Amino acid sequence: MADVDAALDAAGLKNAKVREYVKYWAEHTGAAGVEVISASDDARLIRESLEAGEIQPAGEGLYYSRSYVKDTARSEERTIVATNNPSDAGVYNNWRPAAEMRPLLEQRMRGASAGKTMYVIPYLMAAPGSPLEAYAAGVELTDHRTVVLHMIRMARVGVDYVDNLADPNSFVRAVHVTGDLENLGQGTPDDQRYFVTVADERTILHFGSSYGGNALLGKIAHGLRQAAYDGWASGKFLAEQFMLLGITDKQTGRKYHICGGFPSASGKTNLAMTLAPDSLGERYHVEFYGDDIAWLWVDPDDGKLYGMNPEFGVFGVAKDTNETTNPTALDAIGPGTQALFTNIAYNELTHEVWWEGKTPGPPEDVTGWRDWTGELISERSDANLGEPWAHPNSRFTTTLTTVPNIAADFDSPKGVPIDAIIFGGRTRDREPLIRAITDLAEGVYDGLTLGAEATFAAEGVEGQLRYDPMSMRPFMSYPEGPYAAHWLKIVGAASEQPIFAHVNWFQRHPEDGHFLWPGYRENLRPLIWLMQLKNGEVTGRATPVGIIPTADELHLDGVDITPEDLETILTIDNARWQQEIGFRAKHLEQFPGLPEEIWQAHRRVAAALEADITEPQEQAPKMCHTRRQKG
Ligand code: GTP
Ligand code: SPV
Ligand code: MN
Repeated sequence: MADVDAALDAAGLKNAKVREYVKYWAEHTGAAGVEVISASDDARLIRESLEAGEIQPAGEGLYYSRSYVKDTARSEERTIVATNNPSDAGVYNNWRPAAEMRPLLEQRMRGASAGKTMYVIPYLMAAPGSPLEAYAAGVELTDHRTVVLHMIRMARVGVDYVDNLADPNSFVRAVHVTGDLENLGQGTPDDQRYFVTVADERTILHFGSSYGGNALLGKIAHGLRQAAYDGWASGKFLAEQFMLLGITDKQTGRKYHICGGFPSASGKTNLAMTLAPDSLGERYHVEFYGDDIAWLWVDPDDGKLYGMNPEFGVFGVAKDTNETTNPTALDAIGPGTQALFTNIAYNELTHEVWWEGKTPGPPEDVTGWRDWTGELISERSDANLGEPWAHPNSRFTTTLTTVPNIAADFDSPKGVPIDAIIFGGRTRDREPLIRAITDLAEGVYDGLTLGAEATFAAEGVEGQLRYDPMSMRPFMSYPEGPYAAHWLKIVGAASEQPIFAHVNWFQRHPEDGHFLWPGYRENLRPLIWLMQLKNGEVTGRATPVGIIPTADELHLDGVDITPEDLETILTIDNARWQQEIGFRAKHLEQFPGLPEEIWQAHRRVAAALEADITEPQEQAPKMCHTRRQKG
């Protein structure tokens, strides 16, 4: 049995509640020893992990790891929000009684860390001194050293963050036990994994994975699920899967902050890290604040809506990251950054790394190259030759401070004032490049009806989206009706209202499927237009679903797009929209207690579409027809 007291004393960890918690779980999981972690332990832990073969060198100050082959992404089916109150059950939060889940997890975790070290990771999901600090402290316990390396990059880690709490009991208890990955029946009816947030007990119990959000518990389990519940229970804030960026207009000296949600793998990191396109670089400077989580609150002193990124790092999708799409990300994972790659391709002789889209094709000389599963490329069977070298959800982990255009005030305790909230998803038709919404209830309605294409052709109806309210579907912790009401209450309290917008970088040509909009750095243009609209510098064109820019207003010099494609992405397809309104009604009807303001917004948009006779209709029937044939 581990000498827990000695380890805690050696680390100077005094918080009696934390000590009690560590002792309980060290004994329960049967860990062989306990080690308390601070960020300053990183270099030593890296050395130990290299020696143990858990990670490999990937260039100067860069590292590579592989996860178990059946453990490569979040599992939504195995993720549960538990509380003691059945009325906390929503449509998406997969609610179960706390009294049922706690014993189940305790049973799974009993003795499951035998022979392993239990790492104690005190962390803070906020900048120190934040007005939301009371909700930000946590202590993750994990039996996996690579998880510790990730947590040091993704969160502020150190004993001081939990030793001086105003209420010593106010930290989130976040227990991660890896389990025997080779015998957990991942994805089978006998799946043993459980990822549970006991939200009203501020306890996270994750068993059966060492990957990403399943294991780095400060990130989405605390930063989104637990924080969203705390924000609602306290009535004080929102916690959303949002990116956050700043745009400075060097001509006027004004700075704008935009945050917003796109479903997982739909472009938050890429947008947050974007640079101004070359032709706009003289005038605009873009700064990075955060790429995956924002907490939003209103400061009662000045009445402004503030947003802050509670994370300290980026867990970014590797695929298609290159000099053209995301040069700042390449810098952030360059030599000396201490970045850690997971599940990309690795050359064991040269220590190079590669992923799909890093260069137009894979390295020609395959000597030494292994794919993400560890198989030598040179030994691939003919059947496997076309398989990707990197897993589609392979990622890089790096601290915020490695991002070259990190905002100077990224760790401002208060966060930054929010000018706009945007929503977007992968939508192959109907959604224009951008449509601005100036009314709060219509903005919240738009977020609640955010959807993206279903991943599998068999899922859902052709033309119908997989709805992902505010991009929070996998992270919802309380019911959708109260969630909408909480949104109206928090944002509604701001004396200066943000403008809302829906964006879509992913509209495709109905026949050949190419993306109509070049995306990436060009995405800044519609955002600049949005700020100009808010300032009254442009007027756009009113449509039943919001204001859309005219081609002139977008400043399209240097953008690679045909006039036909441009027209399509700046046009509202009324027929498709009316079909969508029907789907939306069914989607919203699932949510009891949805505020009447949201239904009113829905009816206003529906009526405006019906009344609309200004739109040219030639294109619409053709596009609908093509899609139906495909389905
Ligand atoms: P999570 O970390 O899972 O929450 O994802 P995310 O929303 O941060 O998505 P990310 O920025 O990592 O992008 C996911 C994928 O979409 C990457 O492969 C990007 O290259 C691609 N992508 C991002 N922006 C654009 C765009 O403007 N156009 C196109 N065509 N693809 C894009
Ligand atoms: C997502 O899936 O939206 C992520 C990655 O940001 S994870 O942290 O694994 O959830
Ligand atoms: Mn995410």
